[in-house]
Amino acid sequence: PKAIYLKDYQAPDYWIDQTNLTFDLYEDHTMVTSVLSIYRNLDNKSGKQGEDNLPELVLVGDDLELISVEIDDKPFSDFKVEGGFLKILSLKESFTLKTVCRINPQENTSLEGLYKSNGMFCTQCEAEGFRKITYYLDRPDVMSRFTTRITADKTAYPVLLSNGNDIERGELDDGRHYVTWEDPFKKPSYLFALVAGDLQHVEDHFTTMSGREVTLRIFTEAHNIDQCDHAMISLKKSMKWDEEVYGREYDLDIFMIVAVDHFNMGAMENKGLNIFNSACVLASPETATDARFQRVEAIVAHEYFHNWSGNRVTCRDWFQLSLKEGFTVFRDSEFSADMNSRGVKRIEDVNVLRTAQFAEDAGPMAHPIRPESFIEISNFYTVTIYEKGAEVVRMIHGILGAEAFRKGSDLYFERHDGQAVTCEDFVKAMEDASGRDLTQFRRWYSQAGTPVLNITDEYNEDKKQYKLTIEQSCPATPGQKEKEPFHIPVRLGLLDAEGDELVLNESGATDQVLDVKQEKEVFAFDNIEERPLPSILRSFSAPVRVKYDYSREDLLFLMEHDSDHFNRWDAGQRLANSVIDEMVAAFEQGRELSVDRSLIEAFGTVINDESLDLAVKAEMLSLPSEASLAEQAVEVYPQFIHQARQQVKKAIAEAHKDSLEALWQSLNVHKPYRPEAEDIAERTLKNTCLSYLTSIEDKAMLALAEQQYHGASNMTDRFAALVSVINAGNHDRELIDEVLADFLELYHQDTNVMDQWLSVQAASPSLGTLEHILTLMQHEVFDETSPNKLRSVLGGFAGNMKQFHRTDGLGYEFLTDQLLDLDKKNPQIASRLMTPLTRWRKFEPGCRERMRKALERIKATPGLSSDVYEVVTKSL
Ligand code: BAL
Ligand code: ZN
Repeated sequence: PKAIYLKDYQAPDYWIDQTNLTFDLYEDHTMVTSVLSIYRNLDNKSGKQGEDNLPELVLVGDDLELISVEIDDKPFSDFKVEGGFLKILSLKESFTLKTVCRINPQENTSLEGLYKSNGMFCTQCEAEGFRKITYYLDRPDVMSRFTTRITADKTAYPVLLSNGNDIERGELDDGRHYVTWEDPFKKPSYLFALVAGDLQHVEDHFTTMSGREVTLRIFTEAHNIDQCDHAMISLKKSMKWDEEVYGREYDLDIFMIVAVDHFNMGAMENKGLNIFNSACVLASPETATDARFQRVEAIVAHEYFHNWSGNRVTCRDWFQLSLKEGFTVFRDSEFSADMNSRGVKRIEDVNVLRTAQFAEDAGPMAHPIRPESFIEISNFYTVTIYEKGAEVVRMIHGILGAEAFRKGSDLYFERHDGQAVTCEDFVKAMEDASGRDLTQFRRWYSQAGTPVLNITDEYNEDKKQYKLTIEQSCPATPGQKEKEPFHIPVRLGLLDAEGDELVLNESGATDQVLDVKQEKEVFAFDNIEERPLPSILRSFSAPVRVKYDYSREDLLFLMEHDSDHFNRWDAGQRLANSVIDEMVAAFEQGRELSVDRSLIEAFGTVINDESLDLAVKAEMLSLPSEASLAEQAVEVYPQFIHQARQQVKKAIAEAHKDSLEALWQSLNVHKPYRPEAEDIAERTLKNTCLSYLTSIEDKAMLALAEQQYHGASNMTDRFAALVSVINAGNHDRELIDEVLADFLELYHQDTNVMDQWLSVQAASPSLGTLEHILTLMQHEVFDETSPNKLRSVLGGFAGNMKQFHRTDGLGYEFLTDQLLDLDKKNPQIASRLMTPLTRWRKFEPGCRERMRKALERIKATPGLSSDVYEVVTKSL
């Protein structure tokens, strides 16, 4: 496999004006007839054959059986099929190309292109799946109008869907029928979709801001039809929000969502026909946790928002992926913040960024949000492109202000509607609309790595002046040794000894954004009466690491007084991190260390603070996850991290048992389930208390979990109780088995609930042993062709600090065996599940060596997919 480079981008030699497709679906094969109106790109005169002759037309196709070729309705034979390309010579400036190909969706295990899931046909074409359907110019800058005719057996596939509006339907011989769809909007092939199956739907309507009626339908298998309401409500909220906040109106007469069980991603924004992983669309109080309800709302919104940020204005090439993904994640994140708790949403987003994205930036696959090269684009659907990309858009929003940002987005959509454009076009629109100069800011698009801010301060008593010195640096990343300084917006506040906010400038503001642009900069504040305590990077105003030498007293002070909720929470995280870090260091030297009392007391203050918002309280009581502790560590000792975190949790629980229990009791009230922010906050806090309480080896506490499990009237409470019983460990194995069996009995028919049943076991330090993982993979609810099941079991296991990193290396060996097997069937998922191994350099020497060996074994295996090949070679 070879890398391709952004610098080599060239516009195509031909465009496709119209794409007419016919799919004849059969049980053992599918015939795809494609009729393309093709014309030469006259701006591109650099064709191979010199000035006079026309360039060769090179269409890409993967795993296709080519049956026939016609040009302008006549059989044509002057073509070559070579290495996945159909090359056509001797052409005219414009012509019609007809090809007929035979494909086998039934045998397509990669879940790219056209495939079958639970008896239904469906597609996934982004990024390069369309080439598994027919020969095409499968690149996002080729935008075409599509019509799609689908024929199939009427009994097995009563529902036939594609993009756009349904313009014709009718009966055929042999019990077959057909439907023709027409999409009036030009689109690239990656947005094509087809679904055929025996599906039910729920229907609703939305009146757009200009008064057009849009039909909304969500399709699913009959037994899931009662789990579509939340997605429908979320869809209508999203449509309204996009009108109000961005002025964007929906453009077709119908908007459809289809739930599919076998799906590599979360969902896909195909024009007018979004296809969803069923886990990201189905939800009912009985089967879905609060987290799932919120995820459904966010992903429905994300895919809907793509209709403008992605579909109407799309990417010129895949190097620009963050153009649509970063922007759309920013949009969905703001939507979720508006619908729920803004503070909690920010903490959740930053947690993902700090654990997964910072780790990616520090690892072998680090890349800028606009990569310079790739071997396999599927490997670049990353937290960097998505989440860091969203942070970059968020910074632009912060620098410009909401009003100018809106002018910028209006200009972007107006200027580029119907075009395939670049990240540069986005930034340019923002600049043009606001008059701001984003020249230096553009480095966020081209430089990888997480910048570090080293911050020191001094106070001059005589001058009443406070000075903050900020030095920025950015670690080297693959291919980028030296970095130029970034433009980093740092939001700052200063607290006096009483915890009150100081006035920072003449305008009387107590909160100011410092535009850090140089490698080293000094910011001075006058009329400061006493030495203040800085609250740095409020609301996480930039995706950077802050190094400032806070004492534990400082952190305790910020936890109590900072008016910025994010930093208040962050102070607690820093404190917990430093305590756990110190314990890990002690363990490593063979010493025991008891938990610092100051942390235990600080958490006690939070537990007993009745003025705190419940959502904030729940967040503040959550210890940093093992993954985030590992990310922050200089060298990762997985067993010690697990042990230290457990010890801290237990110490907090033991010290504040009565308060935690009282809080749990006060919140353990039964009321009808609503996925609203206040109710979610109550449940989260209650379940956080339960999690602490069951970390104490005390039968009475376990009894609370058992009581909650059986008494629960919704999945959130029941599942939290199950997790608490399991994580309480092996001191009551009988109870664990009993509860797991009960849960299985109750929900075995719901595949998405079973994913959770599997993952909680695989991720459990006590239960998720290698032997148990093997048992889970033999279980009847497991399905090796389902990405969700693989993610639950193998992903859950690979995130299990204690079991995956066992000292005999068998955890790594096991994952390696599974990956190599999976790579032959579904390379995208295989490559994704390899991520934990790629972080090998950060681990203590023993783990490091064993992980490296596992990677060497993968690398030495013949016939690797380009997906796995790219990740493994870059990792070693
Ligand atoms: N475009 C792939 C799925 C998503 O980001 O919406
Ligand atoms: Zn997206």
